[in-house]
Amino acid sequence: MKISVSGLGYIGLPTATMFAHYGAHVIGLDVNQHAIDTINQGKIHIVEPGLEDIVKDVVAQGRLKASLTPEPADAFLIAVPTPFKGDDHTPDLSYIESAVKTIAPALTRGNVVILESTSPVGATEQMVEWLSAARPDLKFPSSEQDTEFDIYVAYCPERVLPGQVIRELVENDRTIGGLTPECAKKAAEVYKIFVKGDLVETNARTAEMTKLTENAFRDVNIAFANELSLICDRLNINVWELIALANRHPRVNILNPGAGVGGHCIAVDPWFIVNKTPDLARMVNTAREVNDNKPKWVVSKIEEAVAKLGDLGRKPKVALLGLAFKPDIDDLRESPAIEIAQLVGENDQVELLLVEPNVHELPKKIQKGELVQLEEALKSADVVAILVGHKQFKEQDFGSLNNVIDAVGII
Ligand code: SAJ
Repeated sequence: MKISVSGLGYIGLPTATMFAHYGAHVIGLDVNQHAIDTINQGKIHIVEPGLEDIVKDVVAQGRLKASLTPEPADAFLIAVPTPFKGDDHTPDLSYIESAVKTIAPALTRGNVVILESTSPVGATEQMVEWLSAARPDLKFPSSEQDTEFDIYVAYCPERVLPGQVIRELVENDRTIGGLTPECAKKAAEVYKIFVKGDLVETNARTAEMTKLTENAFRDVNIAFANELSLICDRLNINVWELIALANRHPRVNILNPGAGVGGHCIAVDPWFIVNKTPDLARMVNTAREVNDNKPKWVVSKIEEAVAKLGDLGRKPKVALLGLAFKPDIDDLRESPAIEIAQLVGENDQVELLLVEPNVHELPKKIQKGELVQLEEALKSADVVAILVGHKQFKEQDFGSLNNVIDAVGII
């Protein structure tokens, strides 16, 4: 089978690579020439454990090739970003639109087109409108009952965890949402190439909503934990002990409070539900607000601790431990810890020390603060805030320090 994958990022590149690894011929499309050149040299431009070795192998064997221009194939997958724009969190589908317009000329009868990008409900139907406009000579499914069409169309979301993508791509069950039942069957045949988990068929709208529901579920659960952390702080209860005790109930499983919710998925996808049905998605909306507010609350705790120091005759030193959006990764994008560093940095009366064992330099958006080693920060800081549960911090003994704000409960 020949497979075309549009978008060679955190999802598209591992997916293209696994198809090639399991015997398909894959053409990977991207608009980024640097990414294309890197992949065609058998290297990768993203961080994902285990991926580079397989890319090197499949490129050397001629089974994966990256390109700017499309070629005919049996299946066309689209895995491009779907951010949102503006304050009302309207989904931005322009990357999907442009990927669709790029592949449209290469389509022939019997092909299957699969959207993988996390998308609002209705995006697959919208994709078909763009495809039909670009290829009026081909017939696309017009309803779930339609049986007479040339191109099969499906929505098949991924659910892999960054850092474990190679294993989870193969092992996880997948939702296969066909625009018609026949489309779902056709798409399932494509994933059978490498997926060992169950391929569960449904319609496209349900599949779109499944993806959003999974991340919204986690967001709501984390928001509950974050709300508990505020309540417990006021009532002088250790929230970590509280959650550990509550979780001993056989039907209770509360996630962990933290410095906020970051990353490109959980903090984004629930907005697609809210934006579509604002009058109904009240809990999903509130969860987003609770989690987005948590970094500001952590900053207020840091400011309180600084105020309690009194006059030291010099600027107090605040050390922030961890800048990544979750433990043991180097990804600083959409990180609540970065927001905290920016907010604390706005205060001219404090000196800021930043510790992030997984990076060698600070991102440009951090205007103030010095990147230092953990030991140095702990030696000189007057107030320490632990923002990410990195393994280096878990191994540290914080016992003798007075002013520690532990946002992630590692102490
Ligand atoms: N977090 C907490 N408390 C917790 C768990 C996480 O505060 O108990 C925070 C993390 O620190 C981080 C954020 O949530 O800032 C998100 O981290 P994560 O590890 O929960 O998830 P992601 O964003 O790396 O990946 C998620 C996964 N979705 C689910 O677990 C439901 C992954 O399976 C999806 O494929 C991915 O989103 C995606 O692409 O949508």
